[in-house]
Amino acid sequence: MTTPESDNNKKVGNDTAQALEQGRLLFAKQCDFILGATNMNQVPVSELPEIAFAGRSNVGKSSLINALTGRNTLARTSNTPGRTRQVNFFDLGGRLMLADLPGYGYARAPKTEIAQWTTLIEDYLRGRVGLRRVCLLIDARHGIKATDNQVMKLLDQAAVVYQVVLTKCDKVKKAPLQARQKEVSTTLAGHTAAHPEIIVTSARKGHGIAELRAALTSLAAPGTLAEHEKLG
Ligand SMILES: Nc1nc2c(ncn2[C@@H]2O[C@H](COP(=O)(O)OP(=O)(O)OP(=O)(O)O)[C@@H](O)[C@H]2O)c(=O)[nH]1
Ligand SMILES: [Mg+2]
Repeated sequence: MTTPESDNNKKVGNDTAQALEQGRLLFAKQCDFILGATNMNQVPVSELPEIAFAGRSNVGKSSLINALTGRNTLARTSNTPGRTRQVNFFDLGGRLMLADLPGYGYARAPKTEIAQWTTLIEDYLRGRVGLRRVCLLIDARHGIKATDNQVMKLLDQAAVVYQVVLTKCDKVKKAPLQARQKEVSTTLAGHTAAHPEIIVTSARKGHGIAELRAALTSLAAPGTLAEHEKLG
């Protein structure tokens, strides 16, 4: 598919036909909700490589997980910010764990609850064994905000690699979208744990979803021999 938005993802390093096909196959597999954790004592014991989806409240984390897995209701989404209040874990085909985090920067919840989520997000991002990458979601309309910067600093300190995923690109025209990408790239250059490639997505229209699947599949546990043979 060639659209202005998918053109924006041309530079994704592993954007080869085979990587895209491997991504498609992995994300077509069964995806099971494991549990929701409200503190680090509840997180599942797992040996799978794990990908976390972090970002400001309402940026589109749960919608992106649904778009990636092709299921509309796997992760709960909402117009109301602050919908996801725990870390929700999903096992994808026994090869990858996906973690949907609560959003940060949502000011309208009770202070004690905000403090609880913030502690959970920080403890998880600093201390989760098996966390291979954080997809740091940034709304393409708004860019990087102060709270995003705080999370980026935390991840730099914890040496956890994070990759910026611009969301809701269907809401932004081509020229401002390109300007946004440049601006974000410049910011990322100053961060030690930031992956240099930005993936531009729309969960609503499907842009960039295949490319993100491919990028994440490169981090998954190896598949079975039969799966490899299928790819030839
Ligand atoms: N136009 C557009 N809207 C989107 C897109 N992705 C998500 N949304 C909308 O943004 C709102 C928030 O989406 P969620 O996926 O619940 O966001 P979240 O980051 O999980 O939110 P919290 O769990 O509250 O932190 C919903 O109304 C979605 O329909 C997109 O690609 N394009
Ligand atoms: Mg959510």
